[in-house]
Amino acid sequence: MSRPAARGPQPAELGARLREGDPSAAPAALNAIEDRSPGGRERAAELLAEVSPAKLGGEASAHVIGLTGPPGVGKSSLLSALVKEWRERERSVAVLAVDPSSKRSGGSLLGDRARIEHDPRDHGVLIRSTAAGTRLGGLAAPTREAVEALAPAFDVVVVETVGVGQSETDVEEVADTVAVVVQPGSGDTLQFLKAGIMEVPDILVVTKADLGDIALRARRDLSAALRALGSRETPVLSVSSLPPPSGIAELADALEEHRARADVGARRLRARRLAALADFTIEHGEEALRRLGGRRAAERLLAGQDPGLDTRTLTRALEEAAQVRSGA
Ligand SMILES: Nc1nc2c(ncn2[C@@H]2O[C@H](COP(=O)(O)OP(=O)(O)O)[C@@H](O)[C@H]2O)c(=O)[nH]1
Ligand SMILES: [Mg+2]
Repeated sequence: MSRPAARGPQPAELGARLREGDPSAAPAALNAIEDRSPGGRERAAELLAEVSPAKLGGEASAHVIGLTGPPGVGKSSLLSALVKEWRERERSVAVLAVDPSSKRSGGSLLGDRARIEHDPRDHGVLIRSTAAGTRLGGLAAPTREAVEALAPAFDVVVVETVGVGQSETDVEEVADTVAVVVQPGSGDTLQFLKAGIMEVPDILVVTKADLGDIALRARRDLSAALRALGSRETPVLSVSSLPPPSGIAELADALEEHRARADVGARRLRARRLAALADFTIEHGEEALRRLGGRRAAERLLAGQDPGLDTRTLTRALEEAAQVRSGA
């Protein structure tokens, strides 16, 4: 069969390069995932199956970090400093910044936005924006799939999302470690935690430590609230991203310590099953779920699948059982 040359490397080749840990395969892999044409979707599915845990012989080695917080809190500035720190530690890094302007119109909402600084010639760093998409109560599939593709090839994969309150939990779908970034002087996160609206994240980061007292107070208040909630273990760190940066190495250490303690295999397996069920329900509706015998039956069906399967293959298993076809 002849194939169009303009398509770039084929899924099997790209998958093999990603499995070998070659970050230079990443841009083509992301292009393949974002290709929404019918043939493109097929190639993306093939590519994702190539980097499934079954093919990798285990979970992808990257530390997948979710970094989330309201606009203007300093996430991008912090990531510039963290990327530098990770490169000094000889870690390769991919950052997927979920762009909320694709959901809400215009970028003005974000005020003055810093970009994530990095050396464009350094192939050990990849920074990409991905569309927020339309999926309610979850990360859009393209972001999740980008993480699945990049996790074998980079040491650290960060998903930067904008959110306050409940939307923070979206990144839990992909992240081994969730860090919530807090603006000094804003009581939002504190109130959400106290009210139980927001789940306690793995790590809390108060930015703009250079502002002094207000940042100190934010950190103290959060620590007190966590103690009251019985979450003594949750680290609360204070950082400044402006030169001279402070607290960055400590944050990198805290992230690593969490990863070392987390049951990554269980967390990712659960996430893949939840995502497959959500994708299936959104694409085919509640009626299709009823054809499987309801949510519990669908969950049992997923639990009976090979734990090494990727999310798309799991979704396909549900589709086959319900005898519905995946759309365009
Ligand atoms: N004083 C101070 N300002 C900061 C710090 N980090 C970020 N900012 C400023 O806060 C604003 C928003 O930062 P940005 O990184 O774009 O936030 P994001 O929207 O969360 O990604 C910019 O004007 C930054 O210069 C910091 O550590 N100290
Ligand atoms: Mg930003």
